[in-house]
Amino acid sequence: MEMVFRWFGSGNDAVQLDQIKQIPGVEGIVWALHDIPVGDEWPINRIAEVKQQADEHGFHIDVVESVNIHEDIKLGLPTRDKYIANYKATIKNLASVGVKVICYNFMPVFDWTRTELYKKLDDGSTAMFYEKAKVENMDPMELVDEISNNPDFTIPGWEPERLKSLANLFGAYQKVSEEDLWNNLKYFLEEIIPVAEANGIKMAIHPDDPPWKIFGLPRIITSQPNIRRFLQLVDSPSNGITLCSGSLGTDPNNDIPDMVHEFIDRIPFAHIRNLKRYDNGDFIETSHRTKDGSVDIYEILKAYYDNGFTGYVRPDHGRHLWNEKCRPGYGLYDRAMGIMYLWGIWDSLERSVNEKELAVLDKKLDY
Ligand SMILES: [Mn+2]
Repeated sequence: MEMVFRWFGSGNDAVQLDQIKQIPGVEGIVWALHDIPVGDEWPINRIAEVKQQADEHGFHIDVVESVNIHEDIKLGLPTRDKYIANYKATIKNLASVGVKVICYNFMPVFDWTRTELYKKLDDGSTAMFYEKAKVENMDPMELVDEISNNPDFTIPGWEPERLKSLANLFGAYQKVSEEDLWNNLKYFLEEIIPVAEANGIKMAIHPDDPPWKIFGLPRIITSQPNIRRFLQLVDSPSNGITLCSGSLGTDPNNDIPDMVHEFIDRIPFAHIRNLKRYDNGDFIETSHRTKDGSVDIYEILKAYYDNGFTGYVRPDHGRHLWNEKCRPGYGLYDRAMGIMYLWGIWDSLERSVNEKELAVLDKKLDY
């Protein structure tokens, strides 16, 4: 596995590249041009700027997260074609500087959803929290106010300008069923996957977070059968997934190690993190350690290891520790510790397998 770390860009992240540099084993940054309006082509000069910054720190820029999808594409409106044309141009521009993987999602209106960004844990740290009953009984506008008015940074997926026409968007989605959303996704993939293939790019859809319907909006990238269906929409190595243990892990029915085994050839990018599920459907993001949450991080890494995984991995959201001021979920400390936990498991797997092989060889030599 190749370790990478999400960075929101110069002047847009509390974490600096020279800090990331000091985390063991990180080879690249996961980045995006967060200020480009959704649907516009990413200008090549702006892309080159990030590459330059990464180069100066010896990081690669192989993984982009996210190039977001314009709502007109998800809604299947006639205007989608112009946004798809821009998307294709962005794929080509990114390929021209060596990008290999583009993460995106196909969630209507909202990106990831939480009800509290800084919920206090017993140890005094804070983490992002999802209260199921609150979402079920809440006007989505309230949630938008709470999340998009974060004083420090705009939150990706919750940019105020993207959400200002929210009422219209909700109206538009009333006519879109899950099957319509599948069709609109297929239309998009049939257009862009050939361009990705021709440019050496793997597209990697991120599962819906959380993986169930919220506010009456359709959601489809939620489960093993649905991911299987997704991969068959366009059967190409360039049509892959970002397997996020955190998003999928909020649903106890999702067997993530089994998904790793089944989808391994179509996982160019993995998000690995833990969370604690409660019986009432609430969940909170925890440290990466298996014991601290409901997701078996060891078994997930073992599944990747057993399948000879060589793709990109990043620690996903972490807690906010030691009074750090950071983007919700994207502090330096807990993600850095998460990486060391992932490496610890990985190195042990590697060592124990090698030692088993050596023992077998020794036995053979004895004869
Ligand atoms: Mn994720």
